[in-house]
Amino acid sequence: MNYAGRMNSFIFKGQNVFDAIEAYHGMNGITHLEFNYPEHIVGYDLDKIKEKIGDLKVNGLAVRWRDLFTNGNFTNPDSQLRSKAIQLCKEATDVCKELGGSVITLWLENDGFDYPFQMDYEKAWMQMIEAFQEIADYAPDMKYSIEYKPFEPRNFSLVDSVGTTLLLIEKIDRKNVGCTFDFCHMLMKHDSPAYGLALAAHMGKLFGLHMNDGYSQMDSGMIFASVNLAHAVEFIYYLKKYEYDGIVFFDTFPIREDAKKETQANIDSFQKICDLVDKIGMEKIEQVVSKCDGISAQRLVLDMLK
Ligand SMILES: [Mn+2]
Repeated sequence: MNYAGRMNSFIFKGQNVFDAIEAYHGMNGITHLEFNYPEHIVGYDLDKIKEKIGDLKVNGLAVRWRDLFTNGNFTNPDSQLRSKAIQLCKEATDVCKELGGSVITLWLENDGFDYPFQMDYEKAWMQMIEAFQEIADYAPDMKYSIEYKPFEPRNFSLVDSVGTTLLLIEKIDRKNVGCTFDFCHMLMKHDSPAYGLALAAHMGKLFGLHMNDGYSQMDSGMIFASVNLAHAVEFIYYLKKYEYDGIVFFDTFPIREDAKKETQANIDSFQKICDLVDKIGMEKIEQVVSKCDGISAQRLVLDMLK
């Protein structure tokens, strides 16, 4: 598997982008880097960033709209801000290409609503579709990946589940638009992580992963498989079944933990479960799944722990 970690795990502890890249060089298993745009790029010398990246590869960039766009990104009621939000994605695309990356991840942070009667839903839905079509057509050779989150910072997000994400992707109708699933966001929505994965992968639309774990009430950003071990094992089984060959990005928040050790713990955890699945064998798991039986399913999990 190809692994990447979160820059802000280091930056939020007072280090800069260069320090974070340096830290990732020293980790066992990290193959790729991911940057937020503009925050990790603008204000830095791009050539110096490239030099620091060295023999690591860049998977892609994630657009962050932040303060100016609290009323919406692609659905901002101010048409100038809406255009600016789309423009930011195009700029990110250009930088991403220059860094050798291939995926722009779009978490639609501000596209949502808080009050009943605050939003014309059909208008907003159409604005989302049109914005994605414009961006996808800007660079057909770039992948654009939608990361849903059910709520926060808005009380309701427009793209809030596996279902709305896949419907939106169908409506956008562009080859280069797919999705990134964030494990915690799936748990927050009470979406089954593996079920969502299977549907998206079956459609050829699984472009990225944000692996982490949590208790579902908030975006906990905990170490992968630290809370929901069985969900994690099932998730990896389906990744293997659909031969996922993208990047495994760990979107975790080591606020109290050492960032380097925490990232390594994520990689080790993911790799260990991959090994467990291999050991028990895909065929054996498939046989159990085909029984549609809860007791056999739980026996399988226990057998893996032997
Ligand atoms: Mn995420």
